[in-house]
Amino acid sequence: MIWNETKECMSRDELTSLQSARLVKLVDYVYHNVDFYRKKMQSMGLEPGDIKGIQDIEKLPFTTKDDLRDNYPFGLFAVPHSQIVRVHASSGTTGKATVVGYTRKDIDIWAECVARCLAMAGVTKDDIIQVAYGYGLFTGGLGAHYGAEKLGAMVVPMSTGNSKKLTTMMADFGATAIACTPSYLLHLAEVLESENLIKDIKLKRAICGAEPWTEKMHKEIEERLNIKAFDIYGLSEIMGPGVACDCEFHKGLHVCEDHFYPEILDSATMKAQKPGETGELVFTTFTKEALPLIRYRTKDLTSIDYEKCDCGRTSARISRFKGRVDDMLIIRGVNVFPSQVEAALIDVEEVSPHYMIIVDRVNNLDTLEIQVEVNPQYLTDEIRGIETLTKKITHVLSQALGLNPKVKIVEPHTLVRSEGKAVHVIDKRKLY
Ligand code: DLL
Repeated sequence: MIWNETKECMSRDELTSLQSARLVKLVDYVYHNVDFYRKKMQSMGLEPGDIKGIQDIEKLPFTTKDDLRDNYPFGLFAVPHSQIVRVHASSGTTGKATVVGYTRKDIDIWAECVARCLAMAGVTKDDIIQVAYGYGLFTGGLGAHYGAEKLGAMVVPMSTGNSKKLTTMMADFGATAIACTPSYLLHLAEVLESENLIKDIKLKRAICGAEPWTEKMHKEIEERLNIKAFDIYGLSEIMGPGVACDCEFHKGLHVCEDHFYPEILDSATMKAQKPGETGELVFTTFTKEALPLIRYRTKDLTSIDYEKCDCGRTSARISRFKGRVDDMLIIRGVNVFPSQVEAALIDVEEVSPHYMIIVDRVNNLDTLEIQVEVNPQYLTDEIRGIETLTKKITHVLSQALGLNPKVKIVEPHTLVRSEGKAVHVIDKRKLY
């Protein structure tokens, strides 16, 4: 399992014994360093010695995003603050961020995993790579950056936002690779076309992830830009980008299985699915020091294949994602829960709790409109009154979501009431 071009791999037997040894060590580590896990295990009558190998993983408890939220911000960290060298954060289910931390060793392993993924996508030290994931609390920018540096490529840290500058530099610098979300890359293709720059670029490959994308989008990216596009997966709680990536055969994403143990479970019964069957992806981190997680429920739906890949790698492959178990939306790479909108609107007395989130994709960029019903006593014909209220709600929602939505105030009782489960989202993008 190395990240250079030689594709040397462990056999599955070697991998299984490594995973067993690492799980035993991990369980002992969390039991002695994380109160949350010690209490959970004690409540189940489990002691570290009960876990003798990977075959015992099913005895262990699950971890959820809510557990991270309930222990906000640092309650699940297994090391003192003095050993943490970085934190990142992403959205929680009710607006509170889930905070993740890294020791220096965690950052090194993260860079190594991303470097492997980039190598799998054919990136080498001779490449000039533009990293156009957001830099900051989001793991995309810095995660891809450190991995590309580890590989020895020339990194251009663009972040997101200025597409014209990015496309001009792509041509001027002769960038050969780009890492960004697939929807942003399609938008960049449009900018390149409108600026008549396609003929001037040297782009060969793109490493896209952080949001779901279809095979159709994959094909469109490859054709419009005349490049090879690769799918990279990850989530902040487990590490960030680099948990898995697809190779030139595009037959699923190879998981960095020596660091992250994947299980595919039926999300109703939480029993293991057979290879090929769709279920919820659950990860155990073997080597993380700062925030080790046991059986973390990603809520992402996929299936798994343990057969050796045509590329020669022996690591398990997960299929392109098929949806999510919960209602999390990913809009321009930002995770958004409807419950965050609801929680933010509670503080605005002029509106009722009825809202509708409408997500669409226009010119390959996600759009977000939030319709909100005004309270009858605040109903006014005065345009200025509506404008002020719209501004206020836009501010409240953009603070809560980290995205600027278009807010539309509607009259009382205009939004559809559902008889069963309330429907708060209309997603017109058809991403799965
Ligand atoms: O999106 C990490 C990342 C950054 C991955 C850059 C790849 C590239 P979060 O913000 O925590 O982390 O969001 C994680 O995004 O549970 C999936 O639902 C979704 N996701 C990430 N990659 C893919 C992908 C980053 N390749 C959540 N395909 C995950 C489909 C993806 N969904």
